[in-house]
Amino acid sequence: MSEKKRLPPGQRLTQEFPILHFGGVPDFDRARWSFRIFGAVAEEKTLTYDRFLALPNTERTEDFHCVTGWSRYDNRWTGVSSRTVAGLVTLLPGAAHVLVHGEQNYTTNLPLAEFLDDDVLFAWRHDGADLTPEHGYPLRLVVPKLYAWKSAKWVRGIEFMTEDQRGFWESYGYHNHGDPWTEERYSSQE
Ligand SMILES: Nc1nc2c(c(=O)[nH]1)N[C@H]1C(S)=C(S)[C@@H](COP(=O)(O)O)O[C@H]1N2
Ligand SMILES: [Mo]
Repeated sequence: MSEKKRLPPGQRLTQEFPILHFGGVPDFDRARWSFRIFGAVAEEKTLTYDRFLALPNTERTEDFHCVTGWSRYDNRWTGVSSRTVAGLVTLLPGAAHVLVHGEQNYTTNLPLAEFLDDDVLFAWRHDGADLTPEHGYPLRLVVPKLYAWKSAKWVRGIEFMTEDQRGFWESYGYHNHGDPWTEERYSSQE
């Protein structure tokens, strides 16, 4: 693929791995950490960190695009695919949206079909090393096809929903969807 086609419009390439988030970096207590799958499901489920890591692992190498204008190519993520996580519960008919829950009430929303894309995963490793706490350790979501605010750091749960609900940045002026290729940056464009 040519450089031009690989870099979404309005983005510049960086070799760095910038750190970007609202608020502080949360502490991690492995014994107390839990991951909750709830909402429009037949029976909700809670996993410990050890149980989460023991799920079938996957690896994906993906580009990463932040709405502030930087893109980083070839991030090698190790984790568990969104499909594996969704497969732990039975979705109720009508489940069509997902709200991802992070520490400190961070949330971000996406359509169920895009959450279930085969490039979406919950990761704890990046480029062959554990994520640093600043980059989301012990667990972050990675949604390569949408702007990086959808890739929630310090994720603690996933809520399936029948109706869409805006997440944190989506409620503070950012686009509800966030496709970098069509520059869905701001809610004013909706
Ligand atoms: N919990 C949480 N996750 C978050 C954010 C945040 O504010 N809180 N910001 C997002 C934004 S805007 C970006 S660009 C990416 C940056 O990930 P990085 O710091 O690992 O580069 O994290 C996303 N995940
Ligand atoms: Mo971002």
